[in-house]
Amino acid sequence: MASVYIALGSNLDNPLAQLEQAVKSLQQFATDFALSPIYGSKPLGPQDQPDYVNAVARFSTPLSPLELLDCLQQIENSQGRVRLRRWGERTLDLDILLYDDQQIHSERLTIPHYDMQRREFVIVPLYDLNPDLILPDGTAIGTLYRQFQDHQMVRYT
Ligand code: ROI
Repeated sequence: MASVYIALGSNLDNPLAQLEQAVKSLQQFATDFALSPIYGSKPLGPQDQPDYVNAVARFSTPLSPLELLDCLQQIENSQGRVRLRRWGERTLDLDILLYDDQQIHSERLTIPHYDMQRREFVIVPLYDLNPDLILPDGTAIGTLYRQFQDHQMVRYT
């Protein structure tokens, strides 16, 4: 079993309901499932798009990284994923942040997620879930969290 962290994001078609539905789907192939608080965040990227709803899930899974990616893409598609432009609005984004301590650089997958350390809507909920987490490159989540302590996100749950 691998321990994985997944980022959830949505800013179209009732984002809160999108996240809740995605959680139900993820739980189909997960054990020890935990969800961070759900946050509302300003868009990273073009500002002429709705605010996002973001959270991070942690669970154990028997799936390989590519099998997990396939499952996540299936969930995105089953919820009618629309992505209108690069860095633009989308109905549902499910990104693999961490897969055990593995570092993967392949055509389909980059793990850890290439930009996670700079995103408050990833780092803050990750810290909520596991304040003792150490990333594969040795960075402590607490060090990253301190940079975002004054974040302006809204907490929904
Ligand atoms: N901005 C926020 N706040 N949350 C996201 O989940 C998100 N996802 C994206 C981009 C377009 C980079 N901006 C985001 O893919």
